[in-house]
Amino acid sequence: MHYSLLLAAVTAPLATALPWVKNPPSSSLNARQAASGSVDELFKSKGKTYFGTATDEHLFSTAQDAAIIQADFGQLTPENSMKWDSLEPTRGQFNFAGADALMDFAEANGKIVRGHTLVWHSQLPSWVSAITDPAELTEVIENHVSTVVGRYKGRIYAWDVVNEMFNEDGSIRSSVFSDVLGEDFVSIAFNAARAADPNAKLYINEYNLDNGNYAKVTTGMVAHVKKWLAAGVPIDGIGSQTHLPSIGSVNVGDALDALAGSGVSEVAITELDISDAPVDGYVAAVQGCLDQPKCVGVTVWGIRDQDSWRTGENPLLFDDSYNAKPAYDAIMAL
Ligand code: 9MR
Repeated sequence: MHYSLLLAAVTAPLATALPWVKNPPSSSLNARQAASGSVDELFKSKGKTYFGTATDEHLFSTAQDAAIIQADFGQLTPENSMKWDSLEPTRGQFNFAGADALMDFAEANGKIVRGHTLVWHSQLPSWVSAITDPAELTEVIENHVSTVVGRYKGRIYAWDVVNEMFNEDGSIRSSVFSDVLGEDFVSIAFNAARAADPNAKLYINEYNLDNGNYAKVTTGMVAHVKKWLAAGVPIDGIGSQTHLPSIGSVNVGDALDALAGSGVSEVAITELDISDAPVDGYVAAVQGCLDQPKCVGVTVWGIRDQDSWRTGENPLLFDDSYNAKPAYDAIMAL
């Protein structure tokens, strides 16, 4: 037998018995585990609730992907399977296959879930965008929210109820929701979610909340959430997506402090990725959450660079071969 064939024949069974037989990524994964536990365990040991990642069935059905989720992360966000166009592409006809698969995988592996996302102008079916009557749109929002939240009642840690509703200057983005209902769509959605699952944490989620003095943070998110909380809208948390450029004048810690100051009971980093995955950028973002008592967790927006929405930017913690990158090790060292 040729040497390489012989090697191939013996490597697989030996890999489990002999630790020096290299078999990435599982051996590197085991080494990480043996050395220091998972990033999720370490984060919890600092008083936080979870360190998670985004996924969906086409990703976690890959053995290597599933192994990393199982070993390293404590929380899952469905990257796309719980969006309106996935769940209710036709009015009143719901398709829960992908969302159910995510929930089943999470529960089988002991991971908590952030539901994402109920009311968002993007990935919205055209039948919703076409509605012009306020009473009809109210009924449609209430039915969507109560059906989806109700289906997973008691099984979801937090819901991103409203996503990306502000402009960069802090004003409210034009969308079918704000154009037809004004700000009222926010209370309509949050009240429907609270009624459907009283124990789920209800979040408003947004991008570019990365500086404490940025208008989208101050006159946008913080000022509006303060007002809505005073009016009794059941908002529990603010999610800061934290999609960051590689080099930039961001201060995630200051931003989280400002968001926490709105009066919500918790904040979270919900979709972290950074172009080129710089060590200092990841460390600053995770340290920002560690330093803010109301910050419950960090979710990175995927496992492996090649599966990221930011094609070619290599923004995640694992390379295309599922090897942990320096930013992962730096977070562990925190
Ligand atoms: O990562 C998601 C990608 O697979 C989808 O094609 C895209 C569609 O809009 O949405 C991406 O996730 C977004 C998230 O749901 C909301 N914040 C911005 C994220 C990146 O675009």
